[in-house]
Amino acid sequence: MGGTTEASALARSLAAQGVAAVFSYAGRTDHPVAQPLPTRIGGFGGVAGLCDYIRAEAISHIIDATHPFAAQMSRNAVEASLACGVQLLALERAPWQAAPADDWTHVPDMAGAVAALPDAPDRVFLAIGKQSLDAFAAKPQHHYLLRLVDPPGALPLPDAHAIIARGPFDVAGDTALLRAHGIRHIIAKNAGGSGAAAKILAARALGLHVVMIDRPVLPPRQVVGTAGAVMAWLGHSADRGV
Ligand code: 3Y8
Ligand code: NAP
Repeated sequence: MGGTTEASALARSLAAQGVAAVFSYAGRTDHPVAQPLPTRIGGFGGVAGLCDYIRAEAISHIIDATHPFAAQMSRNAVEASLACGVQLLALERAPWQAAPADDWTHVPDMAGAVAALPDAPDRVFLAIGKQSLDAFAAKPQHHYLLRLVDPPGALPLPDAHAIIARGPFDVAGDTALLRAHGIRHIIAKNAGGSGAAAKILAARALGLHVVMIDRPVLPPRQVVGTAGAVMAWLGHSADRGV
């Protein structure tokens, strides 16, 4: 189950080793990145639907390589692996850590992120995608710079500028973007990994305030941090090309 930079790297290793694998997207975006594996797109239909899929496709191993904020999918995967008796391994990147000079405010959720913004009108970079924008309608006084994967419909924010871009992003580009838009606050999920880290490093370079949303708590499961560890767990070596 993919949708992250690390999942795409794992897909390349699995394809290179000729492992019988299927890549799964939720179908959140209009044109997801093509993968070197057979790909399915869309929800499974809850835990029951996932169990039906596992049985119908004779799935022997589930790799949950979804984003740390894809909590519902990860919870369903744990439940389905127990219910269907298939092995589950999570591929998860470590959370970002603040450097000594960073100006971070840690918050537990989106509501906490809204509360962490000042009341006086300011300029905010919302790098949280499309699904969580509504919460910020509570503070319409700010200018919001949004970065979205697909063009949005009507936005719930009166003073917003949307940039349509798909990561992974780079530090030079994000530094120029934040400077050009006079951004002073960044709202970010603690996604970890490299694909979304550029804005955090750019904020460090520019001395900007970062509101860091901590990850949702997930049920216990076996976790590794690299595609190589997943391949070893599956009994394959990651580096042997075909
Ligand atoms: C559909 C697949 C790869 C995967 C790339 C990573 C990196 C770029 C950075 C910013 C933050 C954000 C968002 C982000 C990043 C990677 C990775 C990552 C953040 C794609 C993808 C899918 C999605 C879904 C999308 C969400 C949104 C979140 C944008 C593909 C490109 C903000 C998360 O429009 C929507 O509804 C978008 C929804 C979930 C968060 C949200 O709540 O809006 N990702 N992102 C996956 C599916 O259908 O199963 O379309 O190609 C994947 C990637 N997005 O192959 O290299 O590994 O994290 N994705 C966040 O971290 O805050 C952007 O702008 O700095
Ligand atoms: P979520 O809230 O945890 O999951 C909601 C439902 O979406 C799941 O119950 C499942 O539907 C379906 N789903 C989620 N991921 C799926 C997958 N990989 N394959 C098939 N169905 C999936 O998920 P989300 O936060 O919206 O994330 C959706 C996708 O975007 C995931 O692939 C994730 O890796 C990627 N992504 C998310 C974020 C983020 O910030 N949340 C960032 C980057 C990438 P059913 O119950 O019907 O099975």
